[in-house]
Amino acid sequence: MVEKTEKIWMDGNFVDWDDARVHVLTHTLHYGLGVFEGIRCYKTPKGSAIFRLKEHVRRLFDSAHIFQLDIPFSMDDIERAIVDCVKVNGLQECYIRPFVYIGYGAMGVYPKGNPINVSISAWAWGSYLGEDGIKNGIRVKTSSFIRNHVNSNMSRGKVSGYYVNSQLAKREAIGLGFDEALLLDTEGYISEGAGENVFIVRNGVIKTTPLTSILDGITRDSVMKIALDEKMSLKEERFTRDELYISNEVFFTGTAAEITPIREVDSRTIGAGKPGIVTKRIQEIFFDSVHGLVDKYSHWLTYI
Ligand code: PPE
Repeated sequence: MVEKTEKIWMDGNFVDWDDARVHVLTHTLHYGLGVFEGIRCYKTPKGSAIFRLKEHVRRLFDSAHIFQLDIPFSMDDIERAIVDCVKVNGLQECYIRPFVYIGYGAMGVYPKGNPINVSISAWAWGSYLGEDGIKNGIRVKTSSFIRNHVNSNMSRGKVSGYYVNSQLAKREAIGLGFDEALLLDTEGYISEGAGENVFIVRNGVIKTTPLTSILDGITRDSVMKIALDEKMSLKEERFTRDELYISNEVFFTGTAAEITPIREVDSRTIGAGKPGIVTKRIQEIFFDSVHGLVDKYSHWLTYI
């Protein structure tokens, strides 16, 4: 169960958690076109801070733009509302979920004139793939489900409906005893996890999937900046599942998943079967950054 807080922001006002309701004919509930973000707020020595707030709000508006959803608030309004949502709920560390959805009005796939509603919720959410996963790595299964084709779903948008594909993959992986699913793209190359981007490290070179079939992850971007600043060798390049099997290290990145090492893929041990040196170094810098301990990346933080 999600950990209940006090208030949820809905269309400009805070309402009590239990009163944050919608009509059953809310368009997005039926047809899946809603756009959202996942953002984390962390404790730092100078109080709580939201990680890369501006980039998340920018991506929310980009998602809305791609799908022609006219958000009736400015980016500044939403940024302020996100900060306020953490504040009014007295949360020190939390996950924040802004959601833009098509409201109640017409039914059918052309909802002309329906309101565009916005909500912002925040709650305490621990590690997505488990504390043990972050520390020791997880076991992953290549999915029999393929990531959405770029011309059927546009992956630069973070859209509710896309997560049907993620749920199919994740259920399959869990059903088979794995922790998470890894999806291929329509050409058979590695795409991303059900809710994470993926990186491999082989012979000292870090590779991550190029921005075609994947979400342009903000954690992915942070990891790429960290790797370049650390003078590590990094390529955005397609790779196949067998290249992944023979990598020295593999890890997932995401706001919810943070940086989660992968120790096994399709019953093949990755490297030494435990988080490798590159993964651990990047994890350390990332976690120090979100907790306000790295001056170089202090511009990534918005203090509450
Ligand atoms: N790919 C997908 C498909 C994805 O859902 C996410 C985030 C990412 C990559 C990483 O993006 P970023 O968070 O900007 O680094 N997934 C969100 C939702 C997870 C959920 O189950 O809910 C998240 O991590 O917040």
